[in-house]
Amino acid sequence: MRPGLKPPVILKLGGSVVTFKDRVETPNLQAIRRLSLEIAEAKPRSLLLVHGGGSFGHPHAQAYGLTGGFKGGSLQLSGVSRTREAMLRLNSLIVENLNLAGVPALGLQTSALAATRSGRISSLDLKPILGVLRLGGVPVLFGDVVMDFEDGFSILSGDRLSTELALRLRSRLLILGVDVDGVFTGDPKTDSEAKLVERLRVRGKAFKTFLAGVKSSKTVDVTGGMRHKVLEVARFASKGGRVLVVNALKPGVVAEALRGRKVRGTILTA
Ligand code: IP8
Repeated sequence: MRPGLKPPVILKLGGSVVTFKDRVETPNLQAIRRLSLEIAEAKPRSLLLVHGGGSFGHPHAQAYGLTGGFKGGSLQLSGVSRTREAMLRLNSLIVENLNLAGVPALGLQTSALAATRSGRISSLDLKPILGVLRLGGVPVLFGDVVMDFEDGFSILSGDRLSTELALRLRSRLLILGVDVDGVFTGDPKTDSEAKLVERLRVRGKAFKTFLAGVKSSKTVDVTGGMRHKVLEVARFASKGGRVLVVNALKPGVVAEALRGRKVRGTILTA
């Protein structure tokens, strides 16, 4: 981070929020528009947005067998292209709606800034991101298929990207907007006994025991659902960051979280 630049709040909007996951390439326009207005109204001083793939990224990535990287042949490569094209369509739609709501959003293509080695981010060009932030703009990145120095390419999830950005930009707060009220002891969509965990400390044995019980979503999600999410963001929380997992499908919740007010959800800390 350059001196004088306020570290941004990172807001990750899940694919299950910005799209309907059970219908290929179907955006949840109502949610995108409402969230754009909420962000405009909350006016955070410095904000960076990341969104997931939902029904734009995951069905293509699955159809072309993109998990595990390049196995040879041009078919997979056209799958990489199709997946990225779909992600760019979703990104444009979100950026357009943010701007219509009055948020100075600028889309940045993740795969042009990041590369991985065995799935882990090994290079990330912060300069274009910092450039946008310095102008008071809101960079909007997304989970993407990126080049991988070991596996040819890899799917970089929005959660992994948000965590890395939060660490490198020295953010204090990472908000994960998902389609449930936070992290639960079971799957709240199928288990009526599942309880919301309001506070999760990511250091120590209790966290590992807890993680073993966290279920992943049943919809198509090549990057792993809630368990993956919690594991990823724990890297940021363990280094002193604050992670808030909230329901972005409930009107007003993201706006309140951005204003720093207490909302229903899960707080992850060290
Ligand atoms: O939805 C993955 O991002 P996520 C994006 O944040 C692709 O896991 C390309 C499948």
